[in-house]
Amino acid sequence: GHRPAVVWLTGLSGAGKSTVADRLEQRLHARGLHTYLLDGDLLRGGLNRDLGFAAADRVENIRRVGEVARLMADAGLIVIVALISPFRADRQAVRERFAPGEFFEVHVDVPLEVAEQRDPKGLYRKARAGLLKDFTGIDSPYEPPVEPELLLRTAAVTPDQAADAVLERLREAGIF
Ligand code: GGZ
Repeated sequence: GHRPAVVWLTGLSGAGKSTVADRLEQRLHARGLHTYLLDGDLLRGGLNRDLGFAAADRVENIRRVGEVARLMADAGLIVIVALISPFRADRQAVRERFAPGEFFEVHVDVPLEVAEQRDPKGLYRKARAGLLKDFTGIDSPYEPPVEPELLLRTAAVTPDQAADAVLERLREAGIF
């Protein structure tokens, strides 16, 4: 068995949130644990398809995903969230919806230059060219966590190592 938990991956576009989230989910499944992955990019095609990238829309995006995570934790799942979630106050508001020891804020940290070099979808290029407005790190802010439960520097570790570090953190906290 295991306790419910939320692993909240926050960081720039291209930091590796979705990749780490996928690997983490595979590892948890391999141990027979029940999980659900909420990926911001995918949710924007359904639940959050009415939302854009202006600040107010991001605030609502984070709130909604936090509430869905709350419901899934109530159902007993280990919920993995991959969301830029750039604003400290919004992440704090989500944290307050959970019991102490249930919410794990994980900063998927990468220098902007590295994210921009990776640019897997060409979005940074478009943002620099002025074709994409309100892009995080370019013309929209990212406020890094001050005291995250875990800091992953994805320029220095592989996605597998990063996923292992999260797994270890959950084990340490007695989630499983
Ligand atoms: C940031 C954007 C933008 C803008 C499109 N700013 O890395 P991706 O491409 O594949 O995933 C990112 C996703 C961000 O959605 P989130 O719901 O995680 O953002 S937030 O928490 O801030 O609400 C990115 C893509 O959408 N994308 N335009 N302007 N990312």
